[in-house]
Amino acid sequence: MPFKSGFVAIIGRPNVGKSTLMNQVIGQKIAIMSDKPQTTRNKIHGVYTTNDSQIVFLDTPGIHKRQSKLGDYMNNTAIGTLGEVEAVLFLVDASEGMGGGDRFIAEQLANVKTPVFLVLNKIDKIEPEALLPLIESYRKLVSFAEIVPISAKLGSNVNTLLEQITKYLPEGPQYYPEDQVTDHPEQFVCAELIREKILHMTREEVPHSIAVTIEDMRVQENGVVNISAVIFVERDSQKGIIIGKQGAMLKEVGRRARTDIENLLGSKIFLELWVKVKKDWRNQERVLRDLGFHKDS
Ligand SMILES: Nc1nc2c(ncn2[C@@H]2O[C@H](COP(=O)(O)OP(=O)(O)OP(=O)(O)O)[C@@H](O)[C@H]2O)c(=O)[nH]1
Ligand SMILES: [Mg+2]
Repeated sequence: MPFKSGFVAIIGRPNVGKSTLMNQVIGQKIAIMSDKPQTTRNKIHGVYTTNDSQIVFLDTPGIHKRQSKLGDYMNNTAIGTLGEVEAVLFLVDASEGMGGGDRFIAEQLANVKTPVFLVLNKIDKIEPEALLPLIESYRKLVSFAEIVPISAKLGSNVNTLLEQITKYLPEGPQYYPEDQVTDHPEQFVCAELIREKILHMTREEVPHSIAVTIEDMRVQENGVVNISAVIFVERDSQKGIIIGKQGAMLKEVGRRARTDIENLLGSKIFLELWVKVKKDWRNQERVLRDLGFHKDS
């Protein structure tokens, strides 16, 4: 049997479980997840390889109403992937009805030539009877190549989804070595893991105002990896929140991030965290570029 391969985009509104699905498929955490919408900001590839096929998943930022330059960047990143792939997985949260955001995306997909899958996620939260009317409402808007209910969190029916995707892959090369699970450098994933801990530990006023960059990452002679990271916020008050009383918050962020990063790198790390204020960074194109948001990445 010839080797089959191709790229598959996962799109949907914020918080439907796109990153959870990708991590579940590749069995490793490369994309960060949280219960806050707009967690993913950049496109990130997750590579799933078997003996006779390779699927490269593109996790994308949730598509949402524009609020800032960063928001525009995130929407363009998600919608821009549609023409580059063999199939599109339109992920929806089956535990919620079709909302305005879902309808907006469905309308964008109506004229897309690429096969579109309707993937109904979070079925662990619903009664099976609830699925049919939901599927009907989506089918009125888009003609789907396949319809697959799953639970990304529990992994239910994810194998069926993978089998269905494989049917749509053309003959093709193995793009990535079988032991490579993402296209992003370790530095990017480390910065994302730090950002995830902050998302989990802070309330609404902080999450969208932060960016994390790795300033330095080097292996010492004793094998310990020294990492120095900067957390950018927009206002002094947010700096105070992230540092916490006597540095308690920052210390806990560091402790939690260290565990995940040590798992990722497979070695002990020493993590140094700094917090800096960069006013209104989300609306400044140049600052966005400095922080690693590129139109073409
Ligand atoms: N019960 C249940 N929860 C899920 C499932 N999949 C994802 N979640 C939860 O939904 C929340 C959002 O998951 P993410 O994977 O971060 O969602 P996303 O679509 O990547 O979100 P953005 O990056 O913000 O667009 C997290 O709290 C997940 O644990 C599922 O199958 N069942
Ligand atoms: Mg995500």
